[in-house]
Amino acid sequence: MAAPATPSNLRIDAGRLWSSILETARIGATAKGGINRLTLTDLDRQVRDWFVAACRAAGCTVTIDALGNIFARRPGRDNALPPIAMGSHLDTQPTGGKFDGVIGVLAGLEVLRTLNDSGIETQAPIEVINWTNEEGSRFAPAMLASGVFAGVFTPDYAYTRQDRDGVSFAEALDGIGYRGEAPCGGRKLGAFFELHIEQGPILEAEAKTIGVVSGVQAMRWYELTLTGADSHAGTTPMRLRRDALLAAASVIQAVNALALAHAPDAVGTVGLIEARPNSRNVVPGEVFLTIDLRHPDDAVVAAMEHQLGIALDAIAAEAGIGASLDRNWDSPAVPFDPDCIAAVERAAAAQGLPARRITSGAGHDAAYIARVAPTAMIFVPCDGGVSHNELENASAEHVAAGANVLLQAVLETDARLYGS
Ligand code: HGY
Ligand code: MN
Ligand code: MN
Repeated sequence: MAAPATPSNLRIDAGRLWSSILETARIGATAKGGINRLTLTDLDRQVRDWFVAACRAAGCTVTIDALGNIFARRPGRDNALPPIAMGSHLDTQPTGGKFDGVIGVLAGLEVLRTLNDSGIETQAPIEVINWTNEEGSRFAPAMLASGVFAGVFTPDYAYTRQDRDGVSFAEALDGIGYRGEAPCGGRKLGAFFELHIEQGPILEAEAKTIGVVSGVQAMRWYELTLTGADSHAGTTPMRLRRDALLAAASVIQAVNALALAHAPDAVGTVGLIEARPNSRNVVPGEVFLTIDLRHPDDAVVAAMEHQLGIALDAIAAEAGIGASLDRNWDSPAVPFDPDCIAAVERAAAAQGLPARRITSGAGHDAAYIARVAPTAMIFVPCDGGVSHNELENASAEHVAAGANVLLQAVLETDARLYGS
């Protein structure tokens, strides 16, 4: 006769969690085994509908706020207490994987299902959250709706963000019917925990199962428009050209050099580029491109930004073109809550899981929620550290281990904050 499940030896149902991951991965599945489920598309609506139905089937009340954030709530003994929350995001990159964001939401659902199965009553309500537009791929910046919840952005700022086709966030949100009545933010969370794949190579290289995330690095995004002159590819002498795409090539090299100059921790990326008129026999007169700079230290990112400006001025002068740079996102480095970090660390140790402290190179909703609630994250490895790639892969064993650490960190925090 197995010992009755008490909170410390309670474990999630690994098979049920893995089935949920594979079931939802069919929504937006790509031929290469990934997911293309951009935020506020009909595919996002379908996975949202799946999540809402599953949470209701688990006995939760579901609230949707004015930014489309979904809050599934399992009642506790005292429902006036600020909830202990878990969550992440169900939107993906265009060539996303099955695990980025998804495991944080579905492991939260699995924790609720496990608490139901074991009949455990927590002191505070427990919530699982799906944050809208974490990726920032369709609507920049990233972590937009968790940012509104944390008071970083206004709802109107979010509503007016446009995708590259000129569709606004508000139009897309209304288009899938997920603009809720509840205000976004302005309510307390007792704590927030986010389970996520590391999306980098460290845990796998060190054979660690759990990353105890101490914080998130600084990140800045920019939009750059280079303006030269359209001209005929056959008749315009090289010396008379004002080729915006040639200048863009220099910008891409400069961003790379900037990151290498601040090695080993800096990263710099040009991820999106549009040449206009994008015709094979026209010298491009205009280029739009994006720049992503990151480093664990705010001061270094600021220095990189300054050096970027100097490089752009030199490139524009040399090429005889205009350059207009707009910083459209500035997310400072974020330290997580020591007590929540310790809860994650204790949960990993109690389950005998090899773990290490780690800083997140990727942005996460937890980075903004840390401004309004005690917050920490749990990482698990992914194969080769590969993410934002259809080949992204994690093992059922590691995902289950992360979900068990999430379960125990939530139970311990409920007991620590509210007694139970
Ligand atoms: O950009 C990021 O780090 C996250 O994936 N949104
Ligand atoms: Mn993510
Ligand atoms: Mn991502």
